[in-house]
Amino acid sequence: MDGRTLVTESSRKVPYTTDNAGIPVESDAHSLTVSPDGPVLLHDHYLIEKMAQFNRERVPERVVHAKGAGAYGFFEVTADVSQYTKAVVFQPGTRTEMLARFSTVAGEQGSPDTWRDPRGFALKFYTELGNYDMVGNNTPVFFVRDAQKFQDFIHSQKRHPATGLRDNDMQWDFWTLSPETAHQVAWLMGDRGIPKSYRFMNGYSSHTYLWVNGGGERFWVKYHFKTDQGVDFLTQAEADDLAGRDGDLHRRDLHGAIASGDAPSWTLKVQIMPFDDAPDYRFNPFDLTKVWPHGDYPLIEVGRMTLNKNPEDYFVHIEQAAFEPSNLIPGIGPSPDKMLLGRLFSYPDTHRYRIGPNYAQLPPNRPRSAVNSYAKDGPMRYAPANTAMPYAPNSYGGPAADVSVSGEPASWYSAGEMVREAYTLHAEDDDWGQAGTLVRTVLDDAARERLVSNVAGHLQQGVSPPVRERAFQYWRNIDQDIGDRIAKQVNGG
Ligand code: HDE
Repeated sequence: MDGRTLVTESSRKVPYTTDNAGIPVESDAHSLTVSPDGPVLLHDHYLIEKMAQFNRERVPERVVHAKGAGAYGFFEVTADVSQYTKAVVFQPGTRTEMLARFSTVAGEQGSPDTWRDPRGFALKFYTELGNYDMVGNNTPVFFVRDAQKFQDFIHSQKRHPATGLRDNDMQWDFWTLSPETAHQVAWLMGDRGIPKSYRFMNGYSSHTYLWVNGGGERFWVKYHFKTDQGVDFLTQAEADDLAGRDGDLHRRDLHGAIASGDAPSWTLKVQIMPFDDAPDYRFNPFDLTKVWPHGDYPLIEVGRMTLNKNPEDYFVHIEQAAFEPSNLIPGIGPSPDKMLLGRLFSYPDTHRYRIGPNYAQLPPNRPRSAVNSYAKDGPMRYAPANTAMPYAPNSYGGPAADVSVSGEPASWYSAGEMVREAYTLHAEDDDWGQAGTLVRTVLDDAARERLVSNVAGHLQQGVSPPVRERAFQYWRNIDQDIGDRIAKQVNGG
């Protein structure tokens, strides 16, 4: 025996158990007592360690997107978009290791994967110049367009403060008082609201981002990750049934597909808007409730992401994964999208709260490139700061900021008085138009029928009459016929 392993009765060699300090333990079955029937002894440190560790196994779940699934993979560039960006991840012929996590939004960790909800589509690219995170959803728009309203919106989607129950009346009360939600709600209540599984949905940046090429030219960009598996969905009835039979259906599906070698993939395409088009474009190009019609800015292929490796430990790699829109590498920057700018603060803040200030050193978050930051100390820190001295500037070997590597800030000119106002309206900006276009031109008759049935069914579950009446008008504002059909179905007409 090598001293590390014990021969068991099944003569199958297994390592011997230790405590957290690596000390071999006598038993995983019996506490230390005085005689077999006597009192348990306080110096049974192993028993105490197991009970104390058990009590400290949970970190706070994500306040949104708590339930999800994730996997590792890689992104390979299949085209040449270097005229638009110098970002290393998108250079021709480049292959970059990555991590993806998909999720629902409002449900807690134990909630069913098949609830109607947008799906998170969070990506982390381990590039040679640090981690680039693209944290999107499976819909190209979002409910609101100002970070000020996000927290309230989420409160309306979660549990009622008095009953502790999900509450359709709260949801429709918020939505019908916030008309900017119409476009996303039309997506949500349609087929995209319950994907067949994470493999059968697209992913979108939703936001507009800024790309900068090697010559310093700037472009606005929207990302579309088109599933190579094809978009597919569950009807409300199928989803309700599956929620009861297998709440982890989508997590199981992703893990099983990868384990069986059926690696899912997505093709990244982008819409590119010349920097100077933005001020006069017919829609506010930074308004998160709006899309850019593809006829205006067609899709351009960039590459393909493939997920081919399941995490070896779900908690270590997926529960502790920390995605942040502020992880922007040279050649990629934010846009004036008020929601995106709010998110740049919120995600690192939530990680520091949820998994500690040194979360970037955890396995899924650790860059594959050099980390030369002046951060030091703090709980659970184990990699020393890679600096000659703990302060900048220092004359003992740096590191020192180098704009020839980072590039100038990827940003835009801004000036004016400080105000608290809505975006300036562009020629065709309104809250109903793009939702109506979606319903009338993107959906076919069968999809419209399912939309009417989904909305009517939702309104019939606990939505108060005054809110229901506002909802009928909300849908009539989107499309008169759809609104009338919903009202008729709810009122039993
Ligand atoms: Fe999030 N969002 N979000 N969100 N979001 C979080 O960060 C937030 C928004 C999205 O798999 C949180 O790590 C604000 C839009 C995904 O780990 C939190 C605003 C989009 C995930 C947070 C938004 C997203 C999150 C909670 C409005 C699509 C899961 C846990 C300004 C474009 C990432 C966490 C993962 C998670 C804040 C709106 C996508 C609270 C303040 C829009 C995919 O920080």
